[in-house]
Amino acid sequence: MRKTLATVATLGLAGLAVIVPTSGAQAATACDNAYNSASLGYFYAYSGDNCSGYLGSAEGSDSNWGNSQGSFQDGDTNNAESILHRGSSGLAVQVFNGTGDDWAGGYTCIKKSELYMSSLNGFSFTSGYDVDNGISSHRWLAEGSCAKFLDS
Ligand SMILES: [Ca+2]
Ligand SMILES: [Ca+2]
Repeated sequence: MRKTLATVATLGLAGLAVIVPTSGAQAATACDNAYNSASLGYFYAYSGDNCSGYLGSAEGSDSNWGNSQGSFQDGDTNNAESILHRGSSGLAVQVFNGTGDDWAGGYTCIKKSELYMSSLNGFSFTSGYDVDNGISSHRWLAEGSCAKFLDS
């Protein structure tokens, strides 16, 4: 399993323990720790897998991760390999391959209930492009307005 959710680790189901490799268990621990220490109401992104290599965190939206403004800047664009959702509002976080306030183009979403994604490898935006090292903007959005999620 590429995706290792904190809820899975917490439940500690015997059946899951069989199919989750050791590296996956370690990954879950790393992102669990990151989640537990994350500020309530914020979305986080990391340059590497397993919530390693902190890029930034945002309470609001950032329409361009490659500019010099907002929570994500410069080299943050096209660099995230794991993300974490510590939101408190119930909204999902929608991440885009492109930039701009028109919020257009390929995207995918992470629900509050997903907590985090320890590796974006293998996931694609609605456009078909890879999410891994492909996120360039994000915003908070009602789950019902998202047609694609990382877990689907
Ligand atoms: Ca920015
Ligand atoms: Ca990266």
